[in-house]
Amino acid sequence: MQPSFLHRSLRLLTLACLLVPYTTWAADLTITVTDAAGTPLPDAVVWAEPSGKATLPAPGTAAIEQKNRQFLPLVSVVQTGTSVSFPNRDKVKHHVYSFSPAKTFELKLYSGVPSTPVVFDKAGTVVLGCNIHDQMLAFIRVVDTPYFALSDSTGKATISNVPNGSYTLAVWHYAQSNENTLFEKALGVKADEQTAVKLDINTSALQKR
Ligand SMILES: [Cu+2]
Repeated sequence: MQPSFLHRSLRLLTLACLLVPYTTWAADLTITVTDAAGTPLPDAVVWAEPSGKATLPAPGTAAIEQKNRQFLPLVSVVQTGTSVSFPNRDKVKHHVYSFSPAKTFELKLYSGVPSTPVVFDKAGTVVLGCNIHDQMLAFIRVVDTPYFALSDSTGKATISNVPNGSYTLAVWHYAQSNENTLFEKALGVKADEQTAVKLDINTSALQKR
């Protein structure tokens, strides 16, 4: 390599490093979810769906365990196309199923980890149950975006590194009176943003764990 070429390359690299910190390409969206009375709501699913066609990263994998005759976690959010495994950590067998239109399936009475994960290929709400243990209940919200988060015990959810652009921000909670009612709002992402959302929640439908 010619020394002058190396020198020029180093100069360009230095210039690029100087410019990058002054340009924001992505932002963090913080959404605080409460009920109508202002009580923080954990386990709310929030997501930002790109308007129009966007090149999205390929969906990954997720797992929902069965432990002490409960599903863990209670609420999951996955990108459409995600493969989800259902490892059974209990000594008793489970029979996991869903009748939801977004994914109707069953994993007949099994122990350990089923060899084939379930692919969630359609956006929507999937309610999980177990044929043996009626109290077992869990929810999967399947969304057409990799930009999603779940609210914590303070009702706060942060979607990190959302590329600049136009989105629809949506919020869903399993204890909504109508499972299809979503909060939706158009959002132009340019910089970090904070949004507060109040949901019409039936607090008696909140799962105690
Ligand atoms: Cu079970």
